[in-house]
Amino acid sequence: MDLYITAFLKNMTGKNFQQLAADFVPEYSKLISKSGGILSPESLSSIQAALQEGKLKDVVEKIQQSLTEAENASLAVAVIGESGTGKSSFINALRGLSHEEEGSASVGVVETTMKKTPYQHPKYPNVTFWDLPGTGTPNFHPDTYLETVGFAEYDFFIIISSSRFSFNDADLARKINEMGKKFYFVRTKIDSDLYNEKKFKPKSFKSEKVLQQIRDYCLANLSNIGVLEPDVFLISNFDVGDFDFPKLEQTLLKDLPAHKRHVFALLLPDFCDASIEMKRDFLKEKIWLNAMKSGVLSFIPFMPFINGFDLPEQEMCLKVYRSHFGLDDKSIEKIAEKLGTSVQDIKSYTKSLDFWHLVKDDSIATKAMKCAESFCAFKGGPLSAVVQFLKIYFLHSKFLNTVADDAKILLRMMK
Ligand SMILES: Nc1nc2c(ncn2[C@@H]2O[C@H](COP(=O)(O)OP(=O)(O)OP(=O)(O)O)[C@@H](O)[C@H]2O)c(=O)[nH]1
Ligand SMILES: [Mg+2]
Repeated sequence: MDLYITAFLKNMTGKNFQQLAADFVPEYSKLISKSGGILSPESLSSIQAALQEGKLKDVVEKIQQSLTEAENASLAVAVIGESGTGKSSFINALRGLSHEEEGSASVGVVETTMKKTPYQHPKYPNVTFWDLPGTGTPNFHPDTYLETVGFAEYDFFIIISSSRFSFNDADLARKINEMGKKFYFVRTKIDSDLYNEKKFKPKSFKSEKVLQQIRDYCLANLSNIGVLEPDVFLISNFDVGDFDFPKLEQTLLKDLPAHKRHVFALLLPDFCDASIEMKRDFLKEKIWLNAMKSGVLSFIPFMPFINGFDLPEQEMCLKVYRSHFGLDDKSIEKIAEKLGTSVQDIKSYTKSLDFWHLVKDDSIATKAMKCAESFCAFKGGPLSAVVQFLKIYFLHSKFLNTVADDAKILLRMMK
């Protein structure tokens, strides 16, 4: 990546726009997560075209527009299913809340979801999960269900079952499809199916075999009731790191429009190294796009350089990363409590809680200077602006990597 930045700066200095345009898409593709990135194919082509024509203001504007869209994106997820299937538990699992935590959806052994209820994500208020009553519930007749719940409001639907999917579920899926929306079938309580099988057939029990049986049964059931090319995700709401939960998250991410991916990736709970890495990829992409934007900006004559190296701003950036990875002050206190240790003790295992230590790191300024000097042999020109944005680029990358590494350390300690 640093090599690309150096090449980028050299090409900017030499006004080598053909090369800049040619490098942009392959470099971007290398950088983004497996589930896709923030830029839509249209944004990618328009940035590439602007680079090719040397229209630097357009490049800056288009990158900024994509970043703003990703930042402000809202998401409404509808969760439907019959009573007791685990809708509220699923919503809590995705919001990273335990059943007893403040703001969690009520979960119970008796019927609880009687009306459409919104649950905002505690950290990402633009994301709302809608807990919807099952299609068979009084006041929600199958024929008028989607109109009653206001189908147009939702980005996608999750249809939940804990046994077999009903005809009502399939009918609903067909209607959702006709309305141009996406749906996903989720089968919950896999943990208790495995537990029961093991208890009653201890000799012949094989978890893969039981999972395959459940999967085949759900798929056969769905195709019998008329769902074409059904796909089903087997999950346990009690263990979001296991079974098909990670695959479900990746599929949802991949299917979302580019600008909505960012916020969804950030809200996913950090239950394993892979989910931490995915989050790191999304945030790395943002650092990169901001660096590209500032880099291009510093080559436009008479343009004010917007991002100065402002310490409170840098401190805020570290705080935001810590919050994305569940390492904000409040979460650290909870982690310390869970581990039966003190916050001070947690600080000794981690590096991201000490802003001053990270920001004092001389190697960042040296790296920025070296990178800028490697292409900017002449005096004057955009050198100071370039050093400035490189410093921010290296510092934010360092913040991100330190926070993500700490998240992994704490995850391991809590397992
Ligand atoms: N073992 C197991 N139990 C689960 C799972 N998901 C939910 N449950 C339990 O199933 C019961 C019903 O869960 P809820 O989340 O309240 O289900 P719901 O679909 O919201 O139910 P209603 O609001 O009544 O429609 C609760 O006792 C949950 O603890 C799961 O994945 N595994
Ligand atoms: Mg409920």
